[in-house]
Amino acid sequence: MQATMQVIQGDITTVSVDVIVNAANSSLLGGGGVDGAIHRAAGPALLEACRRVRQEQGDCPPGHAVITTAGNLPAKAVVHTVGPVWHGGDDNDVHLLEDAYRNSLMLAEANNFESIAFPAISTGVYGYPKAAAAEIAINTVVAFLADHPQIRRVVFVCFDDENAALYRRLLTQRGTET
Ligand code: AR6
Repeated sequence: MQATMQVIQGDITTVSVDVIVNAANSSLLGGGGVDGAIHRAAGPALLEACRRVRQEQGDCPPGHAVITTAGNLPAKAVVHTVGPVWHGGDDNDVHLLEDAYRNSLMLAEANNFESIAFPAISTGVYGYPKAAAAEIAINTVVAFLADHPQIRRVVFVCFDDENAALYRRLLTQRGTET
């Protein structure tokens, strides 16, 4: 059976899935936006886990991802990925955003998880245009799911009305359940 893709409008910290994805920065030490919300909800154990990863691996470059425990969150793990800062939409912006989604999915799969929730990576402080980012997010996830049946459920968590409408429209166009 096909994996399900779903849009939820709201706060990713409340979503019950195996893995939630954080739109982090390269320091992995927290920030504003969804990163701040995730760290607040998870509690200090998450920052401690991020510090340990950073000690071992150093900065997390754009497009890369790391996985930690989830502290007080309902999820079992957090994948921290770093999206690109929008630089006008050159190929590098596109590839780094695709990599952020793909590497997050690969980490979830490598850790034997089946469900994952994404925020709209890079569409806040990092300035990526929402429509372009939503297309990249969905196309990258769809391509991944085709070859990786272990991932059974992907939730796109949209905080704002504009992203929710964009994602709903794109998934409806595909004829995919929303
Ligand atoms: N749940 C789901 N989505 C959220 C939430 C939430 N609780 N809060 C905000 N969003 P941003 P970026 C949406 O700025 O653009 C941080 O400081 C938000 O509406 O959080 O990748 C990091 O430390 C937007 O659509 O992440 C980095 O320095 C989306 O999440 C930098 O921001 C992403 O917005 C990363 O920038």
